[in-house]
Amino acid sequence: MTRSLNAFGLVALAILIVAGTIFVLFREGPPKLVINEFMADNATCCPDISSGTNEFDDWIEIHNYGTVPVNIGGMYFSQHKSKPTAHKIPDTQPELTTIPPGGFLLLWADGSPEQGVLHLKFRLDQDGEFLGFFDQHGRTIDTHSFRNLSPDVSVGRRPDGKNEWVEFNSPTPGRSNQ
Ligand SMILES: [Ca+2]
Ligand SMILES: [Ca+2]
Repeated sequence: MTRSLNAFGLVALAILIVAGTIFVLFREGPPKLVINEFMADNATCCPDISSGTNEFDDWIEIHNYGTVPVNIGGMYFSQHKSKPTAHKIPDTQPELTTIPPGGFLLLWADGSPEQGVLHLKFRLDQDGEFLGFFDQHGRTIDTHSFRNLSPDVSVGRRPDGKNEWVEFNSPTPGRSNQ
């Protein structure tokens, strides 16, 4: 009798944990972030001066269109829909990876993670590819597939956060799209 009660208790506990997790995920919803602009062929546009070498690296701009700060540390980028957790953004420096409400964060897709937490392990393909941004649970935040891009031309949303994508000859890395 006691043994079956214990087994019943464990099953009930497991159900409670699963239901609680689903509830928390559902209640939170995905963060209010978008891929707002990016450049896949940075020839002379905008140097990555943070490394001290003025490297002309690919970059991705994330925009927080919500009303609360969001830390993207622990979230993921991927170039493959089937592997959402391919590239994790380090969660070790929230002061660098937190985006204020209405704010922008510039990430360098330079394949040089040793240059800091805002430097991703991969580069973008100027011939076009899939780019996905996923939260800590692997849920889709935003995705965009792009085609061949000219040097120093960025692609982004206009206005910020909206679904209209345009090419920009005057890119605005880390700032509102103009
Ligand atoms: Ca760099
Ligand atoms: Ca911008």
